[in-house]
Amino acid sequence: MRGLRARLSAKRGLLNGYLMLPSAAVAEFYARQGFDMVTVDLQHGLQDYASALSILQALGACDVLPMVRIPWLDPGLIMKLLDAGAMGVTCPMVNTAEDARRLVTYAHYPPEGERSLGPIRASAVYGESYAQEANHSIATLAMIETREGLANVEAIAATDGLTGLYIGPGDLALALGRPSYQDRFDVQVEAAVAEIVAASRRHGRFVGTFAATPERAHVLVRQGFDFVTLNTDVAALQAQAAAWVSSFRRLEAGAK
Ligand code: 3PY
Ligand code: MG
Repeated sequence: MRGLRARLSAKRGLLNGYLMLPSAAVAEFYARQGFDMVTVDLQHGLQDYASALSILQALGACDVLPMVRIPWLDPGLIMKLLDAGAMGVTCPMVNTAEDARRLVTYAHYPPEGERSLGPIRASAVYGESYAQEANHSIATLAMIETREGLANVEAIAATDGLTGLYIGPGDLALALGRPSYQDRFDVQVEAAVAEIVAASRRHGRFVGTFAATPERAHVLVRQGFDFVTLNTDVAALQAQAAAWVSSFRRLEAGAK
């Protein structure tokens, strides 16, 4: 069972993809394109538990680390998704050290946490020793994307057992009253991002964020981000379809 920590110790600059579409078939095509990790997005994606389960099954056939993003800090959902085989949980809008502590607690078995025992699919997939190994392998990523989360970032990063911080640049820009750009951070968002990265480094946490384009993902990895999300299945589909349609229209216009 190779979790995020083990993968990041072998290779930095992991590439993550987000799955918004509730389809195991889409997930399989997407996850076969070379991503290191893929996250089923139950926050903004069109996903529910049933679609997440079938996607986790599809991802099992691909060489990616299967992760989930939950809609809010919900212990029941965290436990069900881990039991279904997710190897890590990204939690949006982590505002306080207490939020981060709860995230870690719900994702870990006692004595480190309060996760209930019953890894029904996870032990079938990862083996009978799953429950003994899970606390070392399951990743918890706390999203810093609010003013409150930013103000408390030091205490959040200090949370025992937390794997990493994940910066939501869209929400963070919104919270700071600043514009979002695809190819860079706004200057004030940049300062906030630097604070979050520094806090994660001081406490030995991994740090990741979102990039809309491969060029932006490349810049962020060169800057030292441990992992970067290169947009979503929906964005990939829209971008390629739009590029093909407009190329065709240009060729047609030129032929007239
Ligand atoms: C944000 O930019 O707010 C995100 O949550 C990215 O995933
Ligand atoms: Mg967000």
